[in-house]
Amino acid sequence: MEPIAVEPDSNLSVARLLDANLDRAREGLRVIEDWCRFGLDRDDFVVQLKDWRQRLGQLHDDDYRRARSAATDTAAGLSHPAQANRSSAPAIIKANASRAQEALRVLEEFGRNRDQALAHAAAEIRYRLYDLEVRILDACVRHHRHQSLKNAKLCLITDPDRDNDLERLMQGVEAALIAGVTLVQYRRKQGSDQRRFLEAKALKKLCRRFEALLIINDRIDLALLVDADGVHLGQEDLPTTEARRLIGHERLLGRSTHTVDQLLVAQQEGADYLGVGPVFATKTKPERLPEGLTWVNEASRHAAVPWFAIGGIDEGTVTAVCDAGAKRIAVVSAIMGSDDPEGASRTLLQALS
Ligand code: TZP
Ligand code: MG
Repeated sequence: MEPIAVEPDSNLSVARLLDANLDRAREGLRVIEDWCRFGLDRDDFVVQLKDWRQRLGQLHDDDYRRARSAATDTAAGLSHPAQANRSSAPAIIKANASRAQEALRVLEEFGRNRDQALAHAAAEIRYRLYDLEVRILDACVRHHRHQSLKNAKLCLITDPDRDNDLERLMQGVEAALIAGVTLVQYRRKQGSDQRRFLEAKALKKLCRRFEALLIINDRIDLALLVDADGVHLGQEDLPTTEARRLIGHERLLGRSTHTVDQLLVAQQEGADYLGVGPVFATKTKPERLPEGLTWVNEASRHAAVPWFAIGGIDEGTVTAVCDAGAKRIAVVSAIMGSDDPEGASRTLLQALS
């Protein structure tokens, strides 16, 4: 089919339209780029986005700028109610990726008959932006998990071995979440996988409601199945490199450590956080001798990633643990064994603040 001849009048309209969409595409890219730079600290994304912006800038012909006339653009300044609801970084990234993708599509369609270099560049950038957007959103999830981990002072570890009733388990965890706990680890040493799956799924739903992180003890398969935020491994569990290959870099990996050497190795291998204990003797782990407050103090001098003192810590001992250098603790009995898990959580959080 013959291309329809472009009227002189519509020449100007097309130039204005190209001008507006070149601006729109670059603005969208710039918003994304700045979050990659200041929020995510990802130079690799920044370099790519900047390159696309500059390519579009070079293709921004002066003829298009001269055709600009915002004063007669009836849609200028119109906003959509959805804009007011965008508060999270991922929501802003998604909205601006769409904005840039739409603008690039317009440049491709209308540039085809007038400016092939522009149409070609727009098509290429649009396709590559679809891929990059997914990678940036993954990085946002990772960033959010690391930020939440850093901010978490108290980790609640479940104890379904002692408490075999799903309803009681959920009530205990919910009470802690209401009190302000933001990190939960699901741990079950006995029982069936069917039961583990059911409990982990229910906990994931509960934690999501409170925007709290859920970590799964021992079981990478379960963590992936329920889309948990990470896994916690002991010294005898899978090595970090292999575990990382399975869970990826977006999810958190924690490692229990009992000596300075173990702590340094775990850190060097890329553990995102550490367990430091058992500080005191505990019925939850009767087979392990306590390492004492000396170990807490040593850990405070060597740890470069977030770490949680663990083992026999309760309302009565938390201050001594903090005095030894801990900023974060993990507990089972002090919350799950309490008649008032909400009150116990509040008291511990208060002591840690
Ligand atoms: N790892 C080291 S001590 C411990 C674990 C899982 C148990 C902590 O439980 P509690 O009841 O808080 O002492
Ligand atoms: Mg283990």
